[in-house]
This record gives sequence, structure tokens and C-alpha cells, in this order.
Amino acid sequence: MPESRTNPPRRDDDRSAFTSSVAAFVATGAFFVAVMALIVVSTSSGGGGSGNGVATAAPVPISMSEFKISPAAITMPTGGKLIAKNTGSMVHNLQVKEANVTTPDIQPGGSAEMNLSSLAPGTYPISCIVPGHAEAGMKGTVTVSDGAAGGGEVAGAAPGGSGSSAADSSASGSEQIDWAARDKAMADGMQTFLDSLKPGAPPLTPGQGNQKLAPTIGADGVKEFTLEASVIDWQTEPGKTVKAWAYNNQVPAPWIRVEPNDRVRIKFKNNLPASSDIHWHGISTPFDQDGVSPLTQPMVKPGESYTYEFTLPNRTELGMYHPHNQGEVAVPNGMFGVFQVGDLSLPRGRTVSGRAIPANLQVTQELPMVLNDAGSIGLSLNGKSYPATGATVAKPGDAILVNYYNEGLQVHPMHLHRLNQLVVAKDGIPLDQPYYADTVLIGPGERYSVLILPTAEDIGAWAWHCHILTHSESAKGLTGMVTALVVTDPTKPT
Ligand SMILES: [Cu+2]
Repeated sequence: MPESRTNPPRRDDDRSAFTSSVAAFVATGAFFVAVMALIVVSTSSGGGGSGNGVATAAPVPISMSEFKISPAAITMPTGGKLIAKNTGSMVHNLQVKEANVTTPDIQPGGSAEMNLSSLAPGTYPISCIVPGHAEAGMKGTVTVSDGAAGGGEVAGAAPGGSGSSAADSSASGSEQIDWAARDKAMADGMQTFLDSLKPGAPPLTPGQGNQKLAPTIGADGVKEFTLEASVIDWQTEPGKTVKAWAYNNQVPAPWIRVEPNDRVRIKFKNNLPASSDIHWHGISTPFDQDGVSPLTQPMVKPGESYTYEFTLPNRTELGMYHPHNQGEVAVPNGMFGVFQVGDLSLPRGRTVSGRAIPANLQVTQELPMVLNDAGSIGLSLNGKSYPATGATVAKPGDAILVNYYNEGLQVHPMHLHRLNQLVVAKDGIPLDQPYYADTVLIGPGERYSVLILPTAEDIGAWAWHCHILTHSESAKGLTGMVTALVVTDPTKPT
């Protein structure tokens, strides 16, 4: 952003540079809140005719968007119908299991009627059954009343809390958004995040993924790795512990790093409640090692083991490993890891968009950034949600190589403030024409590799987040897919 160039960090003392960075970061948060206000206004106008005097026979409207059902608690008369409207930007559906009714997939802007006349008076769960959407918040209840005519009625707070967003309440017109409370939540979350970045501060949550897994060398010289899958307790953010499906008790799974032409043997033990397998996504394996049961191998049943063995090609590959069997459950729940073969070749000594890349460029840190958005893990970077995402710390002259891996169900435009990202590879394949971008869109299954080259002009704590704003903002402040790049000032003690 050009404006920020006119506002360099102050240099009074070593605290003030940090404080001014913080101010910039907080100001960014305030901007997000303003953007969210606009979103709230625009979605509520699409909320589908509230203030309705619903006649007994008229279908009761309910709207679906990312990722909520509004109202989350709806009341209707016996013998009635719901009309489910998709006011979001993705495909959704709605299921009332007890009535044995599920709408077809509804495109954005579309709607579908649900005849719930089979339901006796009572309260029943409803949800969108597009994988991951219920977990992300698209669930609620329908209460069938045998009294007078029902109608769309908003319960003040949705069960579970996270679904009760400002959009719910503004759609009803019956409740005011507590902006002051939102400001406080934003500020408190930021304080927690910034405190966690102070030197010597303990991590906000126990457990860390992407730990490099050293091979043992078999008697035949093959590099051997052991991966054991099980359900574990995993803390994604302070106060939130989920049931993660994990390899070797970590999310993301261990980072496996090998070299071109290596022969590897991976011993897999399945302690999950479900059958599984391991697919080596983006890695060139022989057909029978591709890990797609029951196409290329038998399913590995709970309690069983299975061994993969293959020789890697003579080139760099940046892949991921995850189950293919029951993948839509297992992967969002945490079963994903980096499988890296060799080092990417970088555009050293080249000039891209007028900016010269040093011929002697050395990568000072290489970071996987694994994206997820569903299942028990939810909106996260490397298995953690803000404020537990931590920050990447660098100094001017460093070269940070970030490999994004999208193991989620949605696209994520990853935006880094101020510093452009030099995109050097797609899916681990070096680009003949590297390019700079401030926002890199990563679809499910994709990998993008970017170089970040901070200079002395870039000192500060820069927000780095998914720019689908509901992936990085909520009524509770910054959330989910948010981290920071902290460029320290080498002339100041830390
Ligand atoms: Cu996103």
C-alpha cells in the first residue's frame, strides 16, 4: 500500500517500533470491521422478506450463506413447509433428517421448498450437508409448533455461539449489533496475538505440526518412515480443543523431506475408526503405490497396517499426503502433511517486473503453510487458528520461501500486506515466468511457492491472511486464517 510508505516506523526506542507496527496492524483490523459492516448490510438485504406475516399455508423462509443458516432457530406450524433460499455465494443444501427431507443442491440465488408435514411438534436439527459446511456453522433447529400459525422467528442467540453473527440479527431487524463488544473482542484478540509474539513467550496452544520426520535407513539402504493415524485431542486456538484425525499426533502431519531418486518405504498403521490409505498427492509414484483404495490397493481397515514403497523421480516435487478413502471426512479433520522431494530451483539472477533477484540469493527460511477450512480443524493455517497462528519473523535481506498447500474444500486468496509475493512455482513445478502478486489464490489441492524478500523499507508487523473476509474476521474479531510477517529492525535490540 503506497500510503504506508509515508509512515515509517518510529525510532524512539526498541518498544516504539514494535508499538507503531502494532498500531498499523490494529488499524488494519479496524478497516476489516468497516468492510464487515458493508457485508452485513448487503447480505441482510438479500435475506428474503423478513417482517412477513406468514399465513398458515405459506412456506416459511430460511436463508443459507457462508456459513450459517438464518435464522438458526426457526419456528413453523405443523403441516408446514420451509422455503430454503441460498443467499450465499456457494452451493448449499438443507437437510431435516427426522423428516427424511433433503433439498437438492441449491445454486447461489436459488431456492427449494421442503415439505415438513411429516413432523410432529418438537424441535429438530437442520443442517447443510455439503461436506464441511455444517462444521463451519451451517446448522440450526426447526421447531414445529402445534399452536397458531408459526413464522420465521429469530432466536436471539444461535446454539453453539459461533453461528450467531451480526448478519443473523440484522436480518431480523429485532436486535442491534453490539459494535462496542465487537471492538473489545477485536482488541483483546490482537493483544493475545501480539503478546504471543514477544521474545520468550510460550506458545498459545500445545502441539505443533509440520515437524520434520527423519527417516531411518533400512538394511537395504531404503529411507523408512512410520506414519500412525489416530484420533487425538488437538488445540486449534486457546480454549478450543477438537477431535483431530492425525498422523503421528500432529496437525499438519510430519513434514517428509526426501531427495530426487531416493527410494522410500512408508509403514502405515491405521488406528482410526475408519478404513484408510495414503495418497501421495503431486508425487510421481507407480500406479500400485498411488494410495487410492480400493482402486490401487485394498482398504486399510481399522487396526491394520500397510507398507508403501517407491522410488522418486529425478526431479523436485512438492506434494502432500492424505487419505483418499473417506477423504472428505479425514482430510478436513487433520490428515494432511507435506511430502517434499528436493529443493525448488529459484529464479536467481533474473529480473522480474523490473526487480532484480540476486544471483547469490540464499533461502533463509522455508515454510510450509497448509490451509484448511472444514472438518474439526476448521479455518486454519498449519492446523492452528488465529490467534494461535503465530508469526513469521524475518529481517531485511532475508529470503523466505513459503509453500502454500491447500488441503481444504475452498479457495483461499492469501494476501500479504505491503510485501509482494514472488510466485516461483505452481504445484511444485517452477514457473518459466515468475510473477509478483500481493494476493495468491490457492484452490483445493493446489500448491503455490512464493519468495518473500523483505527490505529495510518493510520493517513492521504485516497482516497476512485469507482475503475471503469471513475466513479471517468474525464478530469475535480476527479469526481463522490470519497470521503476520514481522520484519524486525536489525539496528534495534530485540
Ligand atoms: Cu479462505
